[in-house]
Amino acid sequence: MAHKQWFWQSKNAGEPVISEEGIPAHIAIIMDGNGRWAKKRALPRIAGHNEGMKTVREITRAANRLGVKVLTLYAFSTENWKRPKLEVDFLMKLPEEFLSTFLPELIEENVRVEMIGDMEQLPAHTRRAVQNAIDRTAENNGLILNFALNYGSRIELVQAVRSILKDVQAGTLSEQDITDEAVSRYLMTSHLPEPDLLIRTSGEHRLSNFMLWQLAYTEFFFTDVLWPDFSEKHLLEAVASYQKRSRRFGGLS
Ligand code: V0D
Repeated sequence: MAHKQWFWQSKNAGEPVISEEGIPAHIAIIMDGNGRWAKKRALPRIAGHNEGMKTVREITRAANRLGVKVLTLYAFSTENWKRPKLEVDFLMKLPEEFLSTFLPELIEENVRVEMIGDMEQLPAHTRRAVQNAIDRTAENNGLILNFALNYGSRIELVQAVRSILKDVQAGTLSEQDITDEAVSRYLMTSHLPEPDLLIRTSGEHRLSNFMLWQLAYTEFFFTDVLWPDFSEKHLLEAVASYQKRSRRFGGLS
């Protein structure tokens, strides 16, 4: 027995220890540091975005292997339209580029593609590519790969308030019905569990208008690793860190 224990420790030396119970059902990631990655190499920012796209594939596969149910990736915020037009145009081609390469693999791996954010404002070519992926994976029941694309948490809450007001005025909702759970049902994430773990790469410690309501009880993991350098090993480190914490949801342990 002692021998077995020694063998196990030696084999896993230096690797994060993950238990099969307590895998976060929903991991959300702010994929930051693509521009910085490129700058360090004297490359244009778009080269960093391209490299970051490869990380999306690797982390999706790793999350699926781990048994994560939902992976939400913050790909483009409502504020990102302020970037130079050439960069925005390039970013809007990434969903097509990503899906033309990886959609067959996502289908093969039983991944369901979803998105949150305002789809209407996206260029038609981007919308078509994303909608095609959503449609073609709609029957899959493995990992939900949820892209936050043209997403902003405040506008999501503003729209929820407007919808709630409409339903109150229509008489289908009363003031007493407006509870914590009811508000959640008016958000774009109404069908998803709340994130258990939020990861932000690249050393920034901000939420940047991401899932303000949904992250109320979420564990945060910040790393200095730039998104293009983020690998399965780093994901496992984040999950191991998450598993060491005791979550109390405001109560006592
Ligand atoms: C750039 C790092 C995949 C973050 C990752 C339009 C910034 C690479 C997608 C994608 C982006 C989105 C929807 C979809 C399939 C793939 C993506 C954007 C940026 C913004 F259905 N990577 N990726 N979308 N980057």
